[in-house]
Amino acid sequence: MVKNVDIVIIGAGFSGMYAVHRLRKDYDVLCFEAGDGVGGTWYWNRYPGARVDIQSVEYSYSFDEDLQQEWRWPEYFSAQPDLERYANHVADRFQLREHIRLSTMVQKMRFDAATNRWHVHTDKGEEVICRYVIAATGSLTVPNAPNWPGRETFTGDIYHTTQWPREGLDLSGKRVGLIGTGSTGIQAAPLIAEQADHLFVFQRTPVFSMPSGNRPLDAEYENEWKSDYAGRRKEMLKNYGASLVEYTDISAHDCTPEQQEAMLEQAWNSKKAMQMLVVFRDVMTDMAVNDIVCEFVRKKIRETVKSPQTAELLCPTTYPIGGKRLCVDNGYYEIYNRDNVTLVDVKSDPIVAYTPSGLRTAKADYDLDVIVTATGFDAITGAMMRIDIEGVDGVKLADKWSDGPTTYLGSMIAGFPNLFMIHGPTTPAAQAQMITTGEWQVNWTADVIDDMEREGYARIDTTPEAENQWHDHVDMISEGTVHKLADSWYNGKNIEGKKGGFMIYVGGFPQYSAACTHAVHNDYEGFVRSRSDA
Ligand code: NA7
Repeated sequence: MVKNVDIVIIGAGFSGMYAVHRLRKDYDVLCFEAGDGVGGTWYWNRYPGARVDIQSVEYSYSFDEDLQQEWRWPEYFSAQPDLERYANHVADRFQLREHIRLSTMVQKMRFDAATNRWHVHTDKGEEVICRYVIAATGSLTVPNAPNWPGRETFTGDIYHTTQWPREGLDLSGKRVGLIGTGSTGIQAAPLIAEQADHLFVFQRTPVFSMPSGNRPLDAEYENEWKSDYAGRRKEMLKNYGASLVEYTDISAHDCTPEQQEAMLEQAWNSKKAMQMLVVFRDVMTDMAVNDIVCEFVRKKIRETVKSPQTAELLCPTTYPIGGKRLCVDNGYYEIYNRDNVTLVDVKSDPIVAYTPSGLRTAKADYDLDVIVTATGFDAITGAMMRIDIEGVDGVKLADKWSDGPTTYLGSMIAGFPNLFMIHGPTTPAAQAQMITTGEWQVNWTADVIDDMEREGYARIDTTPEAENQWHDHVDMISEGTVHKLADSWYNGKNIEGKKGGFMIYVGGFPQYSAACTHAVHNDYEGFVRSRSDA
């Protein structure tokens, strides 16, 4: 059966849900969601310890004053169950569910240039014809699973952290192998260590992590925050990461070693996740300053972990702090003082195979009952690339992006008209607070669609020239920053053979949003709008 709507939204995570809310007043919208519940990232990632690393009074919707005043977060950094509860509350409160089709994946989309319509096909066999598609498919959606041989021979259970069983897992009495020490692995490890008989942490690259200082949300703090919520939200959008960390104008070069130490200690104890990266104004741009911060964190690791050998293995030395996403933990380094936790260095002794009883590295066998892969995601492009998308002249997105994603403003792809992405490649994505910036991008997209309708246009596209200029700009601003100096999901180097270059906009959210606004105000610079396919 073929259905006609104005707009198809892909994904009912926080951005997709807001897109439904914002657009359904004026348009017939239909949202497809692969999961059987709303919340996106916070629906899927239900592994033990899953928690946001931005304070929840910020990491939440701003679009409705009553919602932000009335909602109460139990903790400063919310745990997954509270974030999922919030997503469900919003879906109910704003009657979004009638527009959301759960447990339905978009498999294929084809643009019909004669009619300026997208034909969207789902895994339920239905076809929907629409004028616009908004892909709110998430940056961290498609799990990266290691492909060592022998997986099917392992007699225990294997779980990727993003596919954790809804009913939970009882790991008591089990020998657990946890592979990966990114934000996810270091959140899960302390909780698994408490339950398991023994936890083996397989680490390839150590991370920099700072203590979250998570705590129950203090009522006085909450009330104070809520007394000027709208003002604070405005202020957030003016900051690099759309978050109210405390920026300084001070260079580390202008401080004595004692002053540096005092400022670093204050940042470490600030209970503000990203404070270490802005403790001096030049942490992210001056390698000598960056190394001062790295050495401070390494000192903290050495002070915490009793075994000097283990402490050294946990100290990152091969990339600058901030090059990869800074991790925030709740007692991660401390677990290595437990008798039931072993750190295995798989950089020097790589994992080579699953065996019937566990994992084999080049030099040893590890007997395990459960293997947890916290091995990250085919990030940023993965969720778009798994949909068979065909644009003008039969061009497939997979071919167009075979050497890496090309976009204009991270929002549109030349040759794929009327298709918008939220948090697409070359947006700030996880460099900025994603609920707030997702709302902003949805509003920008909705305004573009409103303009199209009001001005009588049928098609909006961008051009390869606009894409090239945008990518030159994105590359230019990433030069000289620490991000270029680490292999991570920001540049696709976490996935073997993935091409793409640098996929995140690191100029800060204010500069990114200004570029989007400027393009629209400058007579849709970089876009081509037409009234028909002629
Ligand atoms: P990340 O940050 O991509 O971390 C994945 C981890 O898994 C990282 O330690 C990887 O080591 C490790 N990994 C991946 N493949 C392998 C193989 N084959 N062998 C050993 N170790 C491996 O993903 P997360 O889920 O932790 O975090 C993603 C984002 O979520 C995070 O940035 C926050 O924004 C929230 P590597 O570093 O590649 O050597």
